[in-house]
Amino acid sequence: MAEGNTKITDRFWTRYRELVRSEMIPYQWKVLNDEIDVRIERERDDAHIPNKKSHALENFRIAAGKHSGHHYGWVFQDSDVYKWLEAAAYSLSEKMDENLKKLADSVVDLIGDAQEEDGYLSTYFTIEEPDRKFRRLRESHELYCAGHLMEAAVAYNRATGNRKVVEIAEKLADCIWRELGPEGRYGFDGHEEVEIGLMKLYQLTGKERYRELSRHFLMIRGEDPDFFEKERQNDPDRKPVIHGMDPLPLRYYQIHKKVVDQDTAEGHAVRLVYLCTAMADVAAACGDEIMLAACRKIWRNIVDRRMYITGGIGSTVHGEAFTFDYDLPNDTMYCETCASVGLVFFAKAMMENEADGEYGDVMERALYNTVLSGTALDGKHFFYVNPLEVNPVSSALDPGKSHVKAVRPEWLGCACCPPNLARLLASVDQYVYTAREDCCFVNLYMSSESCFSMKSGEIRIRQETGYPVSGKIRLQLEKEAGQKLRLGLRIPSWARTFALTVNGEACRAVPEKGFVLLDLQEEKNEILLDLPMKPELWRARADLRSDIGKAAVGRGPLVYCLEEADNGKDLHMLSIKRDPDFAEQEEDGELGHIVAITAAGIRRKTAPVRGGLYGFDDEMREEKEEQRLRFIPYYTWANRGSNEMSVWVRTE
Ligand code: FUB
Ligand code: ZN
Repeated sequence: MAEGNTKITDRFWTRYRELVRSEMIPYQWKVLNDEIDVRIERERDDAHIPNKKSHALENFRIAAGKHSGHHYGWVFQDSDVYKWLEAAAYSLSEKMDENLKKLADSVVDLIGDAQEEDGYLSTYFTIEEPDRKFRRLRESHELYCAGHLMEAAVAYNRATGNRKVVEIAEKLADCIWRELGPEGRYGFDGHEEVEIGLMKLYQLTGKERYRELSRHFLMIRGEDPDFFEKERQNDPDRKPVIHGMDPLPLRYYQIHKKVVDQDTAEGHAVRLVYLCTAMADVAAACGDEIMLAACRKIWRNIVDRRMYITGGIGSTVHGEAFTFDYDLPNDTMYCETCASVGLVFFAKAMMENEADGEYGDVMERALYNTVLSGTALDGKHFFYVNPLEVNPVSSALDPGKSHVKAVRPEWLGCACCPPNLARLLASVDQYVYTAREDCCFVNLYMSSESCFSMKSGEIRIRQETGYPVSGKIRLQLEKEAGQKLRLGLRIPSWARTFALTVNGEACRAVPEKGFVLLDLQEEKNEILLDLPMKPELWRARADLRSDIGKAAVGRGPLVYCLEEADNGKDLHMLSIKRDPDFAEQEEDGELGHIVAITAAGIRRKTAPVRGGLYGFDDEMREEKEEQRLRFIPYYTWANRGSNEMSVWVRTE
C-alpha cells in the first residue's frame, strides 16, 4: 500500500467528524469514567446484562491497585476504553487538542499501570480470576481486548508519537506469543479481533512475529472443533466466565470448519466480519491465495444472500447472528452497528487485495446507512440494533422484540457499538482511496485533499463534491511529469448512468469491475464525474420473503424510510404507487442537511362489515385515501422521539 494521507473538507462528513470531536469523545469519556448519570439500557431483556454505571475506567484503577473493589460490567469492557482511545487518536491526528491529548496520555499511563509484570492485561482476570488466565478462551475475550489495545496503540502512536502505548501493546503481544504462540499452548479466542490488532502492530513495528501470530490464530481456528469444549472440561472451575454461552453452536464462533474451508457467513456477525478482515489482511500481507479465496466466497455469500439493503448484517438476536440464505426479516433482525462497522473493515481489506468496485459499493452502503444510523444526530445516543421496521408498541410488549429499540439509548449495558462507531467516523479519511503501486482507486466520494507516495512518485488529489446531496464530483489530480498513474473511479452500482469528462473531453469509458480506469498523462488533470443522484424505487428478489410486494426508496447511496412523525401512525396501511411522482426537498432543519423525498401513496384501512377481526372478501369495508408519503434518509430516523418506522413499503 502506498503511504499517504487524506484531509476531509466535506460538508457532510465534517459535521460528523466535528460531532465525534466535540460530543461523542467527551460524552463517551464521561460515561466510561462514571462522571455522568445516564440511563443504561440492557440491549435486550436479559437479567444477566449489566445495567449500572459503566465502571470501565474504574476497572483499570482497581486492576492497577489504585482503588479497591470488584470488576463490574462485561469481561470485555476494557475494549470500550481501547476503542475510545483509538477514536481519540484519529481525532487528534486530524486536529490536535492538548486537553484531549493529556487525557488520552493519562489513559495510556493507567493501562500501563494495570498491565502485569509479564505483559498480561485484562482487568477482569487480574481482579477477579487470576488463576484462570487464558483458560477459558471461548468466552474470556482476553485476546479480543488485546486486539483492540493493539489497534488503539498503533493509532495513538501515529497520532502523537507516544511510545509507551506501543511498549504496552508489544509487551502484551509478546506475552500472548509465549502463552499461545506456535510454540505455546494450543488456543485462540472465541471472538476474533486480536488477528486484526496483530497485523496493525506488525505494520507499525515491522516485527514479523506479530504477523506470524495473527496467521497462526487463523490457521488453527476450526482445526479442532472440540477445542473449546475440551477447554471447558479441563477448567477445574466449571463456572462459565460469561453466562449462557455453553449452548452456542460451533458456527457461532466460526469454528465449525477451518477458516480457509468456510464459504458461507456463519454465526455471530461481528465475529465473522472481524475474522474476514483479518483473513483479508493476512492474505494481502502474505500473498496467501487460499485465504483470499475463502474471503471471496464468504463475501459473495454475504452480499448475494445475507445483507440488508441498509448494509446491515445479522438476521437474528439469537447469537446476534447470521441465519440462512435470503432470511432477512425486517422487524426482528439484529443488524448490530458493530457488524456494519466490521463489514466496512472487511470491504477495505478486500480492496487492498484486489480492485473491485463492489467493495466500495458495500462500504458505502454500510457506512451511509447502518453505521450512521448507529448514532443520533446529537452524537450522544446510540443504537446497538438497527431495524428496518419498528412499531414501538411491539418493542415494548413483544418479548421477542425487546432488542428492537424505537429510540437510541443514552448508553447500553454492552457498549461495544458507540466507541466502534466513533473510531470509524474519526478515521473515515482512510477509506476514501486505496493507493497501490501506480494505481489509485477512489472508493468514496467526499470533498478532501490527499497526497500519496506512489511507486512512481508523489500525487496530490483534491475532491470537491456536495455528495450525497449532489452527485457532481470534481477531482483535480497533480502528478510529476512523465509519472505513470492510473486512476480508478468507482461507478456506484446504484448509478444507472454517469457522465465523465477528463481534462475537458467527454470520456465514454466502460467500467471494469466497477471502476472506470484512466491512465493519466498530464501533470495536472481535472476530472468531472456526474452521478445521477435522484430518487429510485428498489425491489428485492422474490426469495426475500419479508420484502415481497414491497419497495424501498433510495437516492444515491442513501436508503430512505417512512416515519410516523411525517406520515401518521399505522405505516403498514400505506402503499406507494408504482409511478410515485417523486419530488425532492433539500432542507437544513431538525434532521440536518438532507434531501427529503415525497411520493404518491395510498392509505387503506379495511375492516369486516360485520365487525371482528376477519370477514369475507366481499364483506370488507375499505377506507382509501390518497396520501403524499414523505421519506427521510434512514440514518436520520428516530431523532424525533419514539415512533413507527419502515424502510420497505407495499407497492400498489
Ligand atoms: O463480544 C464482544 C462484543 O459484544 C461483540 O462484538 C458484540 O456483538 C457484543 O456481543
Ligand atoms: Zn456493537
